[in-house]
Amino acid sequence: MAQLIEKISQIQAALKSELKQASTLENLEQVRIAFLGRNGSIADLMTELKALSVEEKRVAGPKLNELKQWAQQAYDEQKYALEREAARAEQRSNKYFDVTAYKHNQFQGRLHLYTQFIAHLQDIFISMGYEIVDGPELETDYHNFKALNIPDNHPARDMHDTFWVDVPGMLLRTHTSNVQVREMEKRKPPFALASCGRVYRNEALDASHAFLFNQLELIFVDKDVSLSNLIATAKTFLQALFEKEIKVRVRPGYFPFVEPGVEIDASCPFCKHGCSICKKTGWIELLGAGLVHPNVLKCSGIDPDIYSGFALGTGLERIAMIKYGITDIRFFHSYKNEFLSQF
Ligand code: FA5
Repeated sequence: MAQLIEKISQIQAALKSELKQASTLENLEQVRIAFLGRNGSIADLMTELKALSVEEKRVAGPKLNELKQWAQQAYDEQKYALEREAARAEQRSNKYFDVTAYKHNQFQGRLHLYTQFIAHLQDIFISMGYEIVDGPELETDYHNFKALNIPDNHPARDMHDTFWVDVPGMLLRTHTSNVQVREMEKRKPPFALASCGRVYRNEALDASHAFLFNQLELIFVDKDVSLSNLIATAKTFLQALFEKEIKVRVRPGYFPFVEPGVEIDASCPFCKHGCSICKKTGWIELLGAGLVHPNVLKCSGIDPDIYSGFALGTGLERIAMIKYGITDIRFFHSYKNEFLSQF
């Protein structure tokens, strides 16, 4: 036992001197391992204590505990002193550190222009009483063409450079008008529906053409729907989109699934007497539309003698380009941060 007590005071003296000499946190860690570690000298004393008699333990045990407590406290104090010194040294080395210095803007994530613009369009149509619907991008020939009055060999198929897939009769939809068919098949009029989504055409890429772009489609079917309903709807939509009074101009247009078919132009929202956006004409071509062809209603199980409707479609990027002054459709997919961060 006397031997153990002797060792306790030797270890205390040794630890005191080692702690004093430990001038870095790395040195201090070595000291901790040697004295306070699982296999350190204090742990060795604990093993020795176990070998003593109960009487001897009663004397040596409290002394060993005192040593342990003292060692832990002495180590903690030295660690705190060294850490404080390290922090001061760090501060001294940053002598040019300026707490008032300008902090660069942190890069902030945001919703993509597509997401924002589609949500904006959907808000407009919801406020006009439309329900938002969606349709498949991988589509059948029937829903993309045939049910829209575009049978095999119809010349209008040439206007849609179609991406056919390996499965016979399946394609990537060339327009969102497939949604008209799919919704008419499962609904009974009246209904007013709006849909935004991706479409695909095998076209060469340039500033105004993409092979993957988005369209917006409206379909409204009820009794006695007329062209005047269509024109009023187009005007209300365009005024909400451009946030100003807009005049519309209606010209004949051809789409096999509407009769009559029209193209709707908007008075240029950016000028009074002609600018580069409207190519000095004062008008911008925006929408394809018309009254739903009786064949299309019939094909989807709606009686054209009772019901009529209008459909309207447009390129989503094209209207976004006009609204925001975007000069090249390729920016939409460029992932260029300078472009995207403007929105
Ligand atoms: C159609 O796709 C018709 N489904 C629109 C429609 C719906 C008419 C309902 C009548 C009733 P069109 O092929 O013109 O029509 O395309 C519509 C719009 O898509 C165009 O006006 C244009 O804004 C946009 N668009 C067409 N091709 C491209 C392309 N390659 N890249 C970007 N936008 C395009």
